Amino acid sequence: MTQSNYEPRPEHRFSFGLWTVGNRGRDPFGDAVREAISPVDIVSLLAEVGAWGVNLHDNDLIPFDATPAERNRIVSKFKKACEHNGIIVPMATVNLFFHPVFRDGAFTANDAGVRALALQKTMRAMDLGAELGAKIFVLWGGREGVETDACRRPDEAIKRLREAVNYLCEYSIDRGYGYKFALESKPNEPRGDIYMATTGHYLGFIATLDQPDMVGVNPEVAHETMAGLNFMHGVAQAWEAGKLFHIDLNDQMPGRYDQDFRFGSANPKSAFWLVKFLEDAGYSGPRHFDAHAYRTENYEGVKDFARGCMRTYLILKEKGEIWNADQEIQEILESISAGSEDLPSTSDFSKANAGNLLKHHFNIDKMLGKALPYERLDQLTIDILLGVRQR
Ligand code: DIG
Ligand code: MN
Ligand code: MN
Repeated sequence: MTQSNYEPRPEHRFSFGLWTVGNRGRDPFGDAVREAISPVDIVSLLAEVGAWGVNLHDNDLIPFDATPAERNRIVSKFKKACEHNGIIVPMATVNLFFHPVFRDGAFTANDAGVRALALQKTMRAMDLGAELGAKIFVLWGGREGVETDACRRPDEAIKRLREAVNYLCEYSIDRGYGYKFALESKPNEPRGDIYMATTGHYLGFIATLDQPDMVGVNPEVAHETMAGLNFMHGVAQAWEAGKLFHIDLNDQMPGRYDQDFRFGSANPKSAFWLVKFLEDAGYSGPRHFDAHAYRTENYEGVKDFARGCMRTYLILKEKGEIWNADQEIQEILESISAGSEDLPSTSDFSKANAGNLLKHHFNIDKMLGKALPYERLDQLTIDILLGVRQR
């Protein structure tokens, strides 16, 4: 690929949330460092850097206490800005974590009134998303958790969460919105422990829902990494289960708070395996960057951040193509995948197959002698990533 091929194009389906490039750099220990930027200006910024889509929480666009008339005026202006800039809204979500009323959780809160408010707020956010054309609705339960397990039984929390998601699936059906819900996990922060800590927890939860086909996952790099997990493995399991409905791309150093770094900036090798998996698998969903620029940046730096997310993705996509086309790598893959001869079938059980397997004689010495040149295979990968091995 030439240099220009690292330029983002609509077919790459790169999207950013309003809250990402609009992040003002506030953190628990410091105030905002960047001026607020309006949603309309954010859409212009995303168009300038070459993004395809913009996502939003309800309150990224509509203030919590806006009147219906104010809401409609804001939405109309935003829709016009998206149309004018050729930016679509592939995903919507709801903020059930910022307002103090959700301090004890939203769908899992002990107060039934808060749980009902969370449902109402989510329904209205679904209405907003549908009005903007979103077909994916993300739910991130940032406040669904505890500092002390004295406050509720976790299985009670799970029951409340299931009741809420079942209700929202029915609301989408009733309104004909056609939403695919994507559940996003995180192990902790802002709660001491958050329920549904990893993508795997959600994959188990989805199977217990009334409408499991409407519900998938939205894995985030930083969140699974915070849990000390191999992110791509979780993505691959979600994909294999037909549940990879969306993905939050960013980066993260293990053992830290949620850093939401520019994609590929902390661990480019892990990012490579992820991009290679998504591209080899033919994932066609949005490549959403749920990340933000360093607190040290001004808005020119924010644009550098956004361009860097997309550029790194495209560079790693090209590295994946080089890896797949590399003769020596393909020869090694063929050699390590070659199985033993005349093995009895183990893919489908039958009395005959079981009998054959029990009788089969394995050549243990031959199996022990099989070469597994993974050091060479990984070094070839490193050579490609470091640019010393091209096509
Ligand atoms: C945090 O990673 C969460 C929130 O930003 C949002 O609810 C969701 C959308 O991708 N990710
Ligand atoms: Mn995050
Ligand atoms: Mn996220």
